[in-house]
Amino acid sequence: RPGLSTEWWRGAVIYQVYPRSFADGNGDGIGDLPGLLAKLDYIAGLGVDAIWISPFQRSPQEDYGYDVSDYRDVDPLFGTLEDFDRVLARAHQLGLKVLMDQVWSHSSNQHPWFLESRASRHNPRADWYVWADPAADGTAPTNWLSVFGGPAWSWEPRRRQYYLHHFLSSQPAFNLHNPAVVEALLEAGRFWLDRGVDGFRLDAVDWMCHDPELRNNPSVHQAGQPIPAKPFGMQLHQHDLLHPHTLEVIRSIRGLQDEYPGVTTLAEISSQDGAFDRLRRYTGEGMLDMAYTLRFMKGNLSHETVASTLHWMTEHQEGWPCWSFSNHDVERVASRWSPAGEEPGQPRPEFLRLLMALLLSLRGSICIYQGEELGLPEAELRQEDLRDPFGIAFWPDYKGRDGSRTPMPWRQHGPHLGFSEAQPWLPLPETHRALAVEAQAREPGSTLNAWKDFLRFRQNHPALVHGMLEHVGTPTPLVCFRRLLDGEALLCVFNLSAVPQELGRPAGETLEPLWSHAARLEDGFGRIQLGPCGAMICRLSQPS
Ligand code: TEU
Ligand code: CA
Repeated sequence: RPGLSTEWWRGAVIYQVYPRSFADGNGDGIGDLPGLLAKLDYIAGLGVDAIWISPFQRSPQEDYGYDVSDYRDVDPLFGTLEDFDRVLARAHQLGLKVLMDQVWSHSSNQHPWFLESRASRHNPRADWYVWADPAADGTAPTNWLSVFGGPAWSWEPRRRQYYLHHFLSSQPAFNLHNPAVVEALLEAGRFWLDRGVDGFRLDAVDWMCHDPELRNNPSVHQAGQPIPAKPFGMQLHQHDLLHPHTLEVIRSIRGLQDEYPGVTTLAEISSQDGAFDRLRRYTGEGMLDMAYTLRFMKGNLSHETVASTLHWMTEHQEGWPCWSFSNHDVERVASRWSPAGEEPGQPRPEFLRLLMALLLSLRGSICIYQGEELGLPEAELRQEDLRDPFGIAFWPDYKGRDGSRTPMPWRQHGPHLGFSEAQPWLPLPETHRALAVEAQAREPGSTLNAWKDFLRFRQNHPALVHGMLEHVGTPTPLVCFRRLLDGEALLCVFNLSAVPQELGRPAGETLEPLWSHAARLEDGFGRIQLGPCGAMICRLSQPS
């Protein structure tokens, strides 16, 4: 609730910055902290509450920062610790909280801890990563698969053992069953909390603890079916997901958080089955503040997904989820989703407005990804432009994550749309030119201005930020729910299709439209008329 300043994160809107692609300050074609510093006013001007910055710690950049080789330093590519302090101070001046990404499930294979650990079976850090002897025939200890394809084990000749990695082989998994490792990571956390950061987004929490018994994962692959391009989903991770020790590690992270009142934590949950279950177990009393799932980040928009999620929210008001439609790992929502019954294609402004209002009306905190406020479509890249090892490995069946990681278009003209003076690390697609920040800022009806307006509107209606959510079942393609706080009741209605729809007014209640888009109230007839992708938020009151 407002007033509880340590709980600022409840209902907060968090803007994700992918620093490599946000703004380049030194003209080397790669975004950096000085670039971000210069654009903080833009972010604050949107009306969001916080930023989450993807990793900028020292890293060989094999997975673009999600492979950390020094947890207490800034990678020279992004600047210096002083640059970070300047970002933090300016953000705070502007009233923005700052969340950092912390990658604690694994490190880079260049981290000194790993270099030491791999050197022999007997050294002070021998047990800091997950090592296992080969099977009798010399092959990997278990059948576990890595998220990025292939076995989750790689051979280390120095130890004549395999080490575990859930992602790239250059991202060895920590042995978090070892309390010394947990303590070392918490110490790294303290380093940043002492500098004044407001919280952490915790990467890959599902993969923190492995099964120490090294049991094989059961296969869920149907015999006779072709092997999928990304074979990771063929196994059920039943021995490591929700491992009791992962919950222990989470309690330790909570302990760290409690040393710094006002600091928050946000866990990332994988798309493996049971995500809602994990969301509930990771958050709440004695656990992390928030967690988000990939619920809305895979596949097209479906009435079923939205309705069943709203139903879930109605049943689980005790936890505090976080929702998002886009991030640096998935195809941009503007290209991935389409109005009900249509194929995804050129994003239409009315559809983008519907998505914005739907996302910002859900109960929980909200993460938006840089460029989402511009309605950017996914970039179409040529094979030779790819930088993401995940995409390079699976092309063309899966094109990887670069399409959502291209640099921000700041200006319509000038070199590289204002992102950099130099050739950027990924090309800026021509489709983003007309959507540049500068162009949209000038235009009152732009997607960017719609976001600013809605964020302001949301802030003026605490029921949208903090209220309970009650799903109101409606036939497809309509979605409807109420947000309730103290005396205020809001009815939120969305037409997920491009075909006009209507909805009867709830019996015995009067409606006062507060915000609408392609929708109007025909009060004489007691109906809400919704045009293509129409949406409306009304105050509900019982006539006295
Ligand atoms: O992502 C974790 C990740 O890849 C999973 O969410 C994955 O999609 C899921 O487990 C499939 O079921 C984080 C980062 O966001 C990503 O950029 C990194 O590459 C990854 O961790 C490794 O650090
Ligand atoms: Ca740079």
